[in-house]
Amino acid sequence: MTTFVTVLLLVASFASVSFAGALPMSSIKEMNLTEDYFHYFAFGSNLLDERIKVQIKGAEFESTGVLTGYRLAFYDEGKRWRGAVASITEDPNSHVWGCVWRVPNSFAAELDKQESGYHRLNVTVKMSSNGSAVECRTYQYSNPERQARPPSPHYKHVIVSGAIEHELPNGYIEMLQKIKDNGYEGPVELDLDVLKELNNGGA
Ligand SMILES: *[C@@H]1O[C@H](CO)[C@@H](O)[C@H](O)[C@H]1NC(C)=O
Ligand SMILES: *[C@@H]1O[C@H](CO)[C@@H](O)[C@H](O)[C@H]1NC(C)=O
Ligand SMILES: *[C@H]1O[C@H](CO)[C@@H](O)[C@H](O)[C@H]1NC(C)=O
Repeated sequence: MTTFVTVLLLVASFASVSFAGALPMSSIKEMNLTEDYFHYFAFGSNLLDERIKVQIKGAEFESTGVLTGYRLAFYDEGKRWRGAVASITEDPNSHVWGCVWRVPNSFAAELDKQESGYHRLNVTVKMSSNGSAVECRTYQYSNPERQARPPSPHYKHVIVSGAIEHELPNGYIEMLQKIKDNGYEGPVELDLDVLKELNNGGA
């Protein structure tokens, strides 16, 4: 009798283990090969893998790309970075390099939240991977009274690190490195690995 119960328990626990083991497999399969996504063109801190994945964990890098007819600009003063925030401004003689990320629609609201103060913009980006033009969502800073200002060293460092990580063209990286920062020396609220030195430097 005791043996019979033990065997039953063993069978039951084996069955439940394998059942539990099978569950993640099947949801991984269903997961979300069918899920809709959009292409997101990042030109600021979201150039950096470590930074975009703080909030947009589902983002997958697709390619670098170039947006013509705009230039990179920095405006006003944001709390998160303790300096000006990056935007793109219409300029027929310029272009902006960036990363095209594939973002599941389930992260769209989170990205809007991260980009608060910005509005969505549809742009056509020429992908470096194969030269084709891809429709992307990007974000442009909204304040109509915006004033050009320098970014913090921290924000600039994240942008430059992302540009290097994804191998944007050397000339563009050099342009980013030459941007004048605002000299801020304290910490910023995002504690990224690439910021360890700068954040501790202020402590
Ligand atoms: C961007 O394109 C999408 C899909 O084509 C469209 O639904 C959306 O309204 C457009 N957004 C803007 C801000 O133009
Ligand atoms: C070019 O590459 C992009 C990104 O990798 C991809 O989405 C697109 O389908 C490709 N286009 C062609 C024509 O291969
Ligand atoms: C996958 O995405 C689809 C469409 O967005 C959604 O309906 C479905 O619930 C998602 N499945 C999982 C396992 O998250």
